Amino acid sequence: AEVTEEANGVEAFKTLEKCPETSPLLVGPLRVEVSDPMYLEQIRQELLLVDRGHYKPPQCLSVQKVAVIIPYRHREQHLKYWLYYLHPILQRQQLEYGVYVIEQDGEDTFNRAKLLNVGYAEALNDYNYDCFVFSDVDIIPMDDRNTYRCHDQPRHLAVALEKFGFRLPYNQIFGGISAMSKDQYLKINGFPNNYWGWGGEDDDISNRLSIRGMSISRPNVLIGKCKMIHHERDKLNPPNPQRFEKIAHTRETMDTDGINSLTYNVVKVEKDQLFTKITVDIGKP
Ligand code: UDH
Repeated sequence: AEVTEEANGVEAFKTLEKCPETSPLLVGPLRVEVSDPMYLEQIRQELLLVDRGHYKPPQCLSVQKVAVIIPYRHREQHLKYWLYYLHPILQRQQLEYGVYVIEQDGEDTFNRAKLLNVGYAEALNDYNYDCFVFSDVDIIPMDDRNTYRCHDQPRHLAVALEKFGFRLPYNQIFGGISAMSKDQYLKINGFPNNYWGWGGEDDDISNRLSIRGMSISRPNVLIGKCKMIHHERDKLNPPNPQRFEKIAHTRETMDTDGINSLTYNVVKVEKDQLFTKITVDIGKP
C-alpha cells in the first residue's frame, strides 16, 4: 500500500496493483539515431521522474527491482545517448530500476567483467535489487519489447547486431547486454576478475552458466535487434592474448575467481539525477 496526498491534505491509502506481465505502454520497433550531439541538461529536463538514477513506475508495482550496471571509462558521449534512449524505454517497460555506471579509475588496462562484479556488489549495497542487467554503454535496443528484466534462465538481450549481420554469430554468445537474477549470478560465483583487455570474459561467463546447468534465454531476432554506436578500439582495451587459454579452463577457475574473491576500492561516488557513477580502483593485471 502506498500513501498518497489528496487535494484536501488528508492522507489516503491507495493500493498499487502489480504491473501486468506485458506493459501496455510499449510501442515496439524504435528509431535510434546517434549522430546529433546530446546535452545532459536537456536529457535531465525530460526525465524528471528519475531521482539519483532510480525510477519506480507510478502506475503499478514492479515485480522485479532491476539494477542496470554499465562498465565505463572515457565514453561520455556514448553514455549520454544511452541515458537519452534507455530511461524512456525502461519506463515504458514499467520497471523499477536503478542505473549504476561503474568507472575504472586510472589508466591501466580495462577489465569489463571485474567492473560488472563491482557493480553487482555496489548496487546491492545501495538497494534490495533482485535482478541485474549488465550492459555495454554503446548498445541501444531497437525495440522496447526487449525487456530489461530477469527470466527463468539467464537472458542475453543484445541478440541481433549489425556487425554480425543481425544474427547470432554463435549459440553460446553472452556479450553486450545480459540479465541475471541474484540466484543465477551467485550460482556461477559471479564473473571472472582476471580478464584484462578485450575479449573472452563473456565466453567465460557463458561457460560458467552451462557448467552450472543453466541455459541462455533470448528474445527473437526481431525484438532483439540493437544498435551499437560505432567506435574505434580503445587504446587501453587491447585484445587479451590470454583469452583463448583462459576460457579453456573455466571449470577449474570459476569456484575461486569470482564474486567470492572480489577486491576493490571505491574512489568516488557521484549521484547524478540520471545515474549513480562509482569510480573504482580495481588494480592492474
Ligand atoms: N568500455 C569503456 N571504456 C573503454 C573500454 C570499454 O567504457 O575504454 C566499456 C563500454 O561499456 C563498452 C564495453 O566496455 O561498451 C565493451 O568494450 P568495447 O565496446 O570496446 O567492446 P566491443 O567488442 O568493441 O564492442 C571492440 C572494439 C571494436 C573496434 C572496431 C573498429 N572498427
